[in-house]
Amino acid sequence: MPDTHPPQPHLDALIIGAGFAGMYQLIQLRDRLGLTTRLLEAASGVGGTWFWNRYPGARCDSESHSYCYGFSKELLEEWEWSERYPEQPEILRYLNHVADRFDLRRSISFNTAVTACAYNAADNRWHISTAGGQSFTCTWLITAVGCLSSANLPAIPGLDSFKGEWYHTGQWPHEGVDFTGKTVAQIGTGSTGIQAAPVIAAQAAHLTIFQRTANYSVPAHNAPLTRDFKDWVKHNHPEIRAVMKSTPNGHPFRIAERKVADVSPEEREALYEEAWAKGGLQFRATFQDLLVNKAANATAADFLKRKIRGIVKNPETAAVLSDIDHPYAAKRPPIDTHYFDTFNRDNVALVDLRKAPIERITETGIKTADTEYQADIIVFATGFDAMTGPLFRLNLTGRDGMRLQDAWSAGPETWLGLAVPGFPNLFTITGPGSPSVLCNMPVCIEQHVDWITACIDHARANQIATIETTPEAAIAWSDTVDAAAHATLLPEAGHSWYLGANVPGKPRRFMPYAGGMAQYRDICDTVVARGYEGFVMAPDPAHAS
Ligand code: NA7
Repeated sequence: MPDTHPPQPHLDALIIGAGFAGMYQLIQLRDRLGLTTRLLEAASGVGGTWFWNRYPGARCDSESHSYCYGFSKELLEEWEWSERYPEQPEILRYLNHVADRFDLRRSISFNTAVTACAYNAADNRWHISTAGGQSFTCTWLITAVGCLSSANLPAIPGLDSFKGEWYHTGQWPHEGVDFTGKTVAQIGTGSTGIQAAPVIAAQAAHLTIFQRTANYSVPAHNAPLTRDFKDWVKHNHPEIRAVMKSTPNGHPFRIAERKVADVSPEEREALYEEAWAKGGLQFRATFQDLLVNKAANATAADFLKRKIRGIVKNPETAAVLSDIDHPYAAKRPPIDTHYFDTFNRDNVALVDLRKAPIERITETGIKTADTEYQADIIVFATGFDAMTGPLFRLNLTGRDGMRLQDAWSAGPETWLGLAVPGFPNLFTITGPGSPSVLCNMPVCIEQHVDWITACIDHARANQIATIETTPEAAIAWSDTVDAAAHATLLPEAGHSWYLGANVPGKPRRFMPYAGGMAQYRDICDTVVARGYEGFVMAPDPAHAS
C-alpha cells in the first residue's frame, strides 16, 4: 500500500484553530518571526466560533467597532461594520477578509481535526496526529481552540428515540433550519437562547422555551450604524483602542467612577433608565461597584427584574422569568433583541424546569416531571464545556506521558493561562486562568499572541530549546485567579460555566482571571521584565558551552 501521508517536514511552530486567535498567531509567527508554521483547523473554513455558531440570531455582544483586530492600521481603516453588534455572517466575512488579505490560507490545513498532541522529551518535539491520519512534528505548539467551542449536549435520556430533528446551537447546519409551521422546543436561556428565541418564535408555529435558571438581559438596541458613527470610528481608532486597553473588560467604554451609594435612589433610577435606553453590556458600567458590592448589585438586579415584569404581560410568566437567583452579571450577562417581548406572543410558552425538571426526551417531544410537550424540532441552547473542554479534545500529553485531563483532574492549573507545567513549549491562547471570556475577546487574544510571539522570539534569540512553567508558578497563579474571583460577586452564581458547574462531573474551579485585562497585561509585562519569571528555560544543547 502506498503511504498516502508522507511525513511532513518538521515545523518550527504548529497552531491549532483558525479563529481570531490562530489567524493572528499565524501572522505573527510566519510573517513577523519568519518561522515555518502550519495551522490545523477541523472546519472547512476560517472563523472558529463564528464558523460553527450559525444559529438564528447569532450576534456578538461586543460592539462591532471593538470586535476586530487592532494590529493593522490598514485593516482597521478599510473594514466598515454595518451594525452596532455584528451578526455572525458579517463576522465570518471579516475573518475571511483577514485570511485573504494576509494570505493565510496557504499555511492552513482545513478539514484537519487534531486527535492527539504528545510531547517527546527525547527529541524535544511535539508530535501531532490528525483524524485523517496525518502526523506533524513541531518545536512550538500553540492552541488557539477558543473557550466556547466544545458543545455541551446534556445527557437527557431518550434523545436517541426522538423522531424529530434536533440541533445544538454551537453546531448549527450551514444550510440553516426551516422552522416554518413547526412546533419547536428550546432548552436553555443563556446568551445564545436569549438571542435565538425571538428569531425562532417569529418563524415557528409554536415555540416552548425550557428555562432552568432565570436570567437577566438588557436590550442590545442593535441598529445599523450611521454614516457619522462610521466616520467617527474611522478617524478615532487610536483613541478608541486606548480606552479598550485601559478598561478591565477591553470594551470601548469606561466604567463609571461613582458607586451606587454616591447617588440618591432617584438619581440611581434615572441612571439605570439611561443605561437601559443606551443598551448593551454598558449597563454593567453604570456604577463601579456593581460587581463587588452585593447591596449595590441588588439595586441593579431589582431594576432589571422590574423591567421584566413591566414587559411580560402574563404575570405568571413574568414571575418565572424574573425569579433570578444570582447577582446581576455574576453569570455572563446576556443582551437581547426583544427577548422578553417574545413571551407576549401567542405562539410562545415558558416552562419552568425548577418546578418540574426534564425527565426524558420521548419520540415526540420532551417529558418533564408533570407534562409532556410535543416538538417537531428541539434546539439545544445548552452552552459549552467551557475553557478546558476544547483543550481536552486535543488529547494533549506532556512529560512522561502525563495527560492534560489527569494533570487537571482537580481543575486547571496554568501560569497566566498561557502555559502548563509538564507541557514544555506549549502555549494556550485564552487558556483557563486568562481573562479571556471576561473580556472583549479580540483584545485579550491580541495581547496573548503578542506575548507568546515575543516569548518565542526571546527563546530563539537566546538559543533556548525548552520553555516550561513550574508547578509552583501554576499553583500561585491559581491562587491569584481564585482571589481575583472572590474579590467580586462572580462566584455567587454557583451554577455558572465560569466555574465549570454546567457540566456534570467537571471540577468546580473559577476558570477565567477576573482581575481585569489591564491588570493582567501589567502582570504579563512584569513577568517578562523579570526574565520570564515562572518559567524555566533550558538551553539548546547544540549551543551550550
Ligand atoms: P450558557 O450561558 O451556558 O447557557 C446554557 C443554557 O442552557 C442555560 O440556560 C442552562 O441552564 C441551560 N441548560 C444547560 N443544560 C441544561 C439541562 N440539562 N437542562 C436544562 N437546561 C440546561 O450557554 P450559551 O450558549 O447561552 O452562552 C455561552 C456563552 O457564549 C455566553 O456566556 C457568551 O460568552 C457567549 P442553567 O443556567 O445551567 O441552569
